[in-house]
Amino acid sequence: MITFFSEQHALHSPEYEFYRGERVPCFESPQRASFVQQALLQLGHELRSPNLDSTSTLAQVHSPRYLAFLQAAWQQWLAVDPENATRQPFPSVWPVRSLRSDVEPHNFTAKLGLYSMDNGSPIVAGTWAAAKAGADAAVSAATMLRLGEKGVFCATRPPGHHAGADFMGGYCFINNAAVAAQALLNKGCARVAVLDVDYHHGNGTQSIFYDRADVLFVSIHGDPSTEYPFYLGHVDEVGEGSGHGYNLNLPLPARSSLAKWFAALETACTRVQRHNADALVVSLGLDTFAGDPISTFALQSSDFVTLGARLKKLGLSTIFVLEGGYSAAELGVNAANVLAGFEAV
Ligand code: OKP
Ligand code: ZN
Repeated sequence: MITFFSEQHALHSPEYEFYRGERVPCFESPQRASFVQQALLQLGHELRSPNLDSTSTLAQVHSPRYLAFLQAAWQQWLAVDPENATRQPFPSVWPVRSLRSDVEPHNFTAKLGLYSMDNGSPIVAGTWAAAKAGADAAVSAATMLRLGEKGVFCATRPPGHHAGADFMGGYCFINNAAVAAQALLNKGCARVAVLDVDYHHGNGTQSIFYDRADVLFVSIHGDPSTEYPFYLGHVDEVGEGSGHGYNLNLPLPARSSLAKWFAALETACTRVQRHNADALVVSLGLDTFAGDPISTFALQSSDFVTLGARLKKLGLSTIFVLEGGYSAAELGVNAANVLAGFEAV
């Protein structure tokens, strides 16, 4: 399968994040993409560099002021204090209910909080370049699909599905799946379906398309009552305005069985089929793997073959966009297994 992969991903390599009150090495590491790269090359997949510029599509998915901030964030951080070059910025204050988010503050910390949903997306000098390469991969994939490819994989990081129109969060900066979906619409698709199978609910993608009927969003994820991102992903979120009925959340309790997960996948596929989409975007989180260090579902490596085969049965041209998956050593095999299942039938 044609896979878009950019070495630029490695420019995003923060040293640490906060986990249970402690500074720990980032779960979302460059190693992840290296393992995927190695596994795909070994199996003879074709790795290509993204060849299109996503700038105009990005502006359809994210707000101008958020994109401007993201692009300039590292320079602004250095402007606060040159010694910040060896430090990671983390937000510490947020405009929650009753506070204003319409006025853009001048203070860097204030901006950082305004454009973040949590403290889980550390920025480094190369963050914008890495994230932008992911978006370039998404539009490149959309073009290949419209040229007749049945499946294209974006082996990109950092992930994207928690990033909303104007905020970062959960390791995500640019919503690559949303960029892929929007690029498909731009290229003539009338309807697109986004299926998010990451362990964590794709709050960013849901919110970007919540009031639209052209993009169906379906997600299988850990119940937000107990699992990140907590504040979105419940069953009663069905879309609004013309998007009413075009959002389907299938939350499962933490530690749900394999049978429960595949039953949810059937429900998801049934809804996707009914959308009569011209193309499918899969937010391919592989943190449903039993060995994932921060998630609790039970998929084994071989189950990812089954997933790929089931998605192929939908009969839709499909862009797979890598999201989570933190058992880095197994990430390559698990990703390759999805592609193998998709290409086998
Ligand atoms: C991203 B993806 C915050 C730690 C919280 C959130 C998990 C993000 C998962 N300091 N971690 O959906 O795989
Ligand atoms: Zn995840």
